[in-house]
Amino acid sequence: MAVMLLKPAKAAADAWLARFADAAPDLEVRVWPELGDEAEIDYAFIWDPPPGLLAKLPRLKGVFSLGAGADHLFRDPDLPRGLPLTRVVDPSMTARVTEHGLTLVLHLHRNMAAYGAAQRRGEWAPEPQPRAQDRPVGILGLGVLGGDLARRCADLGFPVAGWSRTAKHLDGIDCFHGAEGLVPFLARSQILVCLLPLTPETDRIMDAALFAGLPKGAMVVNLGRGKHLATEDLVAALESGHLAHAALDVFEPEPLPAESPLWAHPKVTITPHVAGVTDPDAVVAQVLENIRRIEAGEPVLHPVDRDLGY
Ligand code: NDP
Ligand code: OXD
Repeated sequence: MAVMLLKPAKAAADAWLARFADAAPDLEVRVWPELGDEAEIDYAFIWDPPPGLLAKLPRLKGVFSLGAGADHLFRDPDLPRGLPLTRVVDPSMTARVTEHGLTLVLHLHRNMAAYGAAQRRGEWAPEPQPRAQDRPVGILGLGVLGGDLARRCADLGFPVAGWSRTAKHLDGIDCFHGAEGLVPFLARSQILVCLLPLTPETDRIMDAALFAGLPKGAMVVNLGRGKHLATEDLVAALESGHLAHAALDVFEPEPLPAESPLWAHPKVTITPHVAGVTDPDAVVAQVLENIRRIEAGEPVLHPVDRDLGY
């Protein structure tokens, strides 16, 4: 049995190969593009496959995303139909994304960008200190990651609301859903965090119309995907003063090109797509379990719904 490993961006291929060798010494793992006979590949564990590659693997039985998001799989118009698709769901990834989300929410809440600028000017310049309880946080996406960040923000005293596709109930969180829920959700969100999956419905969801629905002086955090954001609308909303600051972890394209206006914008904080990493130890075990399940004809863990796109 052979697994194709493709573009393990956040850990070197060697680290993944060592984990697979420890956990499943009999499994052959071939690192793309050195695939040998493509007809021998049974499973693909991948990030951002070149379009058409998977369609050329006649024995393929399952496709496993190397990350929590699966949008990169759907960029391939020839993604084979009828195969199980899975994504990463892992408590250590959730913990890291939540840490990064909390870091950025607190960065905005405590106006850390102003202290950075004052320090560079050599100026002692205390900022006002609004209370967490007076700063409503809104999370777009109340799934594995958004749900966890929502709870942790609530633990810090922020009034927290979340927005999802279907109705939800989370203790201590104001839950909104669907198109009709978006307007009241935005109207009460002073810090808006995006943890949506990228789908045709959420592509460029953070645009001028959405920003107009936020209170004046609101701030945004994007941890989802770069394509959730209409960058030109963000820059306009920052420059008009309607939005006060944006903290962005994800971009389109990545790496963010040197000429992007975001790099030098005084109201933008940038991190280089580092909110969550895929942990080889936890995730190799998930891949092996999913191979076992597919071979046994059982439902996979953490499936991706091809019709919903997440
Ligand atoms: P989940 O699938 O668990 O949650 C997705 C949430 O988004 C659900 O609440 C879902 O609603 C909601 N949603 C989806 N489509 C819509 C829509 N059209 N309208 C309203 N709500 C919608 O995903 P995760 O929480 O695990 O991950 C979210 C995303 O985070 C990933 O897809 C990835 O892009 C990004 N990510 C970024 C990382 C980084 O390093 N920056 C690291 C890991 C992930 P419902 O509950 O009703 O289904
Ligand atoms: C992911 C990511 O989807 O790192 O896992 O963005």
